[in-house]
Amino acid sequence: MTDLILALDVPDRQRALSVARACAPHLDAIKIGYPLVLSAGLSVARELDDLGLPLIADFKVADIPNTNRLIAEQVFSAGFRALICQGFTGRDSVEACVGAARSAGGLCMVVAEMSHPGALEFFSGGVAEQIARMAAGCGADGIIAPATRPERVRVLRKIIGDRLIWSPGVGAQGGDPRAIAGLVDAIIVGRQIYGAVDPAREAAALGFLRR
Ligand code: OMP
Repeated sequence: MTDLILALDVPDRQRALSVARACAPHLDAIKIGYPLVLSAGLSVARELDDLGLPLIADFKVADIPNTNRLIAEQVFSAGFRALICQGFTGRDSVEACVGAARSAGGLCMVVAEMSHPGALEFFSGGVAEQIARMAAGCGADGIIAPATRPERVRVLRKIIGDRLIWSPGVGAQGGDPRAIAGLVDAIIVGRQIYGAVDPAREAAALGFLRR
């Protein structure tokens, strides 16, 4: 069974809340980040909380350890269940996020390899493998790995074992949910759902993953 995470990158509070409400019965979690938070404020997390779904903060935190810790503490005190941080910043910065997640009883997920084409300029030549190994060594709960490259997800799975893999890149970025679902714990889907004429129907159509 693969969870379905909605990437709610809708920079309009009312529209975001209405998409989230309509899709909620078909989702396992909702991920929000800069597009919605910069337009609606962090308080939108409390409004989404009413849906009873875990909320994931995607700020791809990528700073020095002290700043990472301060950001992560704000995220968890705002009610989020999980935080996504970048791994390329190095072990100490990732450990700061993992530590804040542990203190709050939340999850810390580390980006190992990104899903877009340009990611391969730097997340290549063994870098993603190194990040995945470091994330597991730091006690992170799992990694973000690309649905656009199932063969890479297979490689990274061998490194992180039964820690979580959440995978974006399905639909709008070209990834096939059927090709990736069996390899990961959750797929992250944005535009394919919130950009549809009927977002709830689109989310329901991905329900085959969750059975
Ligand atoms: P769609 O391409 O619209 O489905 O959205 C994908 C979501 O996943 C967006 O919120 C991206 O910011 C996010 N994402 C990626 O697309 N690729 C990555 O490598 C990592 C993420 C992420 O960390 O969530």
